[in-house]
Amino acid sequence: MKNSEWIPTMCYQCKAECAIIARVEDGQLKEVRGNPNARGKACVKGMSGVSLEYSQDRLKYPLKRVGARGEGNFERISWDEALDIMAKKLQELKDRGDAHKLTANFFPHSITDPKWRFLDAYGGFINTALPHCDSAKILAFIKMVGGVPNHHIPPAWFTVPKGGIMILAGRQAFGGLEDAAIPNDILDAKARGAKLVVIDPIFTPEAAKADQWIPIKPSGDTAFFAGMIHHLITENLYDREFVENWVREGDFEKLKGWAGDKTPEKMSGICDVSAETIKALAEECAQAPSVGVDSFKGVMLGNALDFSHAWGIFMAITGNLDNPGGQPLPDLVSLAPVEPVPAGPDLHELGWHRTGPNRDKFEKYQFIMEPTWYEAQAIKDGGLKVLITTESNPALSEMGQVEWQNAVKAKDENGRHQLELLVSFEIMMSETAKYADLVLPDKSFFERWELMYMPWWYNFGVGVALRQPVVEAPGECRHANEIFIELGKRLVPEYFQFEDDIAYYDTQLAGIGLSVEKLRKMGGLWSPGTIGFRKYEKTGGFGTPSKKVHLCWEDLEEAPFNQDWPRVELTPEYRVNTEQFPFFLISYRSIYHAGAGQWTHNNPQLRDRISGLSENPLMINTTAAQALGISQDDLVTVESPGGSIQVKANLTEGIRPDCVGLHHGFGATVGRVATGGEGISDNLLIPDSGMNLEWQDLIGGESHVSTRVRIVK
Ligand SMILES: Nc1nc2c(c(=O)[nH]1)N[C@H]1C(S)=C(S)[C@@H](COP(=O)(O)OP(=O)(O)OC[C@H]3O[C@@H](n4cnc5c(=O)[nH]c(N)nc54)[C@H](O)[C@@H]3O)O[C@H]1N2
Ligand SMILES: Nc1nc2c(c(=O)[nH]1)N[C@H]1C(S)=C(S)[C@@H](COP(=O)(O)OP(=O)(O)OC[C@H]3O[C@@H](n4cnc5c(=O)[nH]c(N)nc54)[C@H](O)[C@@H]3O)O[C@H]1N2
Ligand code: SF4
Ligand SMILES: [Mo]
Repeated sequence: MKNSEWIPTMCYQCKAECAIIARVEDGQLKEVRGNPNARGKACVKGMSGVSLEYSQDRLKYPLKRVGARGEGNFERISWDEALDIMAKKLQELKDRGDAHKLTANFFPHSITDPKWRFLDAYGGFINTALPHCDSAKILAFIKMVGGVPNHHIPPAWFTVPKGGIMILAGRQAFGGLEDAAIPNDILDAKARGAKLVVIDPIFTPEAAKADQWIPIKPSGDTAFFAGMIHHLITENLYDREFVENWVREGDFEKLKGWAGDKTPEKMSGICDVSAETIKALAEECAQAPSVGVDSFKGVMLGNALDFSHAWGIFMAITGNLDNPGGQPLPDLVSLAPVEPVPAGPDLHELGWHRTGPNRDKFEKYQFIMEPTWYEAQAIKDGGLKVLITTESNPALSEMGQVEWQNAVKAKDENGRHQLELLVSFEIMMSETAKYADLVLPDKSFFERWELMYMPWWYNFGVGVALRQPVVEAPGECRHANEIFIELGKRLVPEYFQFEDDIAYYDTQLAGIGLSVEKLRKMGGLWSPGTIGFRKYEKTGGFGTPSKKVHLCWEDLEEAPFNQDWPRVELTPEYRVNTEQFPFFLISYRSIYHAGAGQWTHNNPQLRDRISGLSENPLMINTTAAQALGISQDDLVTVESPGGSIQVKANLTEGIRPDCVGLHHGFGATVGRVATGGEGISDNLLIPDSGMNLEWQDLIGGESHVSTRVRIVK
């Protein structure tokens, strides 16, 4: 093999962004593996990156829309023309005093992202899917311990001691990966004598490996944890020492008041798990050397903040904060600022939550970042005029996708689009790109530089990570970040005095004595040291004003919140229309696909019938199906308050009889491979895009990725 080398970089086939190594031979990408210097795993999506890189569907030139939005007709243009169109519109918007009516929709996976700097300097919004994900968990931990928890990263399972308990409550740790090393970490911990408990309405691959599967009623998790908290308190099983030393004075007494009537028997009536099971797990957790809990879907419903709160209380009173096997709190490091630091617009003043149908009502909401579901409403309200999407596909990933699509197409009385400019940076034509005025060919993650740094993200001992080009980009592809820097130089030059992305990263890395080149030579990974446990003991407490853990959220006591303590009922979206729509719809993921991404759905390896996942039938319990006269592979109609679809039925014992399941992310109408297999989008059924604000979780942004449905043969 001539000119063959393994180059370390970061995968981006999904948001986990694992450290990988790529084998390049004579300038061609040949193979991807996990980076052995970073615990060394790559999943099936990561390894199939080679097919993505050389896909015939890669976008290679800038495109301008020629037909109507959504029709999908484009002509090739030059980068100069594309940049001129964007710069002209953005200048005009700024001159009108409407800079805040620019939104860039991207996942905030690194605070070194030049797109973010552009928005702060220019005065626009970042709008993100984060509030669907786990902003409720982040917010709950900020309120309780005054600091961010590990965000997209679960407990450090590799630190779980013998006898420790690992609880997955709405979390596909093996398939909805947050790090390809995690399945091994969990199985290794099990081999050491730890116990795995899976709380999930579906019998998942994790449940199949678990010591205990608890098929909970969807969104019953808050009640389940409240029942355990009640039992721990009444049986004196909580961690006295931790509570006495580290819980804010008075909070435990108040907790007793709240938990008083949350008996396991009563909670059992809500979550449909027996009181015996609730009590037994609470008792085991009290005795175990550690308990780690991970949840994602459990915090993606309208009661996300309630469950995050109950989960946090449970971790605190069992003494499982920042201990081996429990909930880690990250070591923070700071990179150097790039002067002058843009202040960012006063978004609250300019219209933070600008699209709430009643701004006064929403005045008190404290979203971490604007949720994508505001897009559709903001367009209708005239609050969003320019939308730039990168690495996101809201036309398919947004709940209530049709509402989003209609908003993007909407015109004013003069026949002009309400949304004046829609730009999509993509690697392949996507559902969202189809609606865009400009489709701009991005460099893939194998072709670009990126400095990955999120203080709370890489806390497995990795603080900063480098993505580097391993092959040349095809055609005229340019990285979105380069384009944002160029726009910055044109529109807000005082903040873009540096030469390019590398120079921008170099300045920041200087804060930790590094540069891009030094980091590259080190293998692309830098860590602040060990992750360190029980840091609060060494640093004089937690990051809250009292330095102690705050169990009670008195600032949320009053209406309309009433959330000083978790509300234990099922999530609001499941409590409506119960008669007409008897089933809970569960949207779930698998290891083969990432979101609604063309990067996996349009990848022949991942859509393969044998080695991938090519279709998306409706999971329905065998008994429930028989009662409706439905047999295997029958075509059934699924109706929700928001829409109706037809799909094949897949009968299984592996789901609760009151639930049906659909894989999230299918339903693309573009892409050679994506349109080849069968599969429909769950978001045709889920009514959202800001249509149901009354269901919204009060502070963490909205998170309802589900709905009730009925099934008709
Ligand atoms: N392969 C892959 N990995 C991914 C992604 C991907 O698309 N594909 N997406 C990434 C992103 S952005 C995210 S946010 C995460 C999501 O990660 P996860 O949340 O783990 O993914 P899901 O499969 O959507 O949901 C997990 C489980 O929750 C169960 N569930 C549904 N409702 C409830 C409930 O009310 N209570 C309980 N206890 N369980 C419930 C579902 O049956 C499912 O098995 O994954 C990330 N990693
Ligand atoms: N029903 C339902 N809806 C959901 C969820 C659910 O569980 N159920 N989950 C929600 C959650 S947690 C999240 S985080 C959101 C995620 O929703 P989005 O943020 O929209 O992310 P994806 O659906 O993964 O789409 C990513 C897009 O980026 C493109 N892409 C991939 N690589 C690159 C690149 O290098 N450059 C560029 N420019 N583009 C690239 C892909 O082709 C794809 O079109 O979806 C939410 N929607
Ligand atoms: S989990 Fe798989 S697809 Fe996601 S970043 Fe890691 S290796 Fe890549
Ligand atoms: Mo997410």
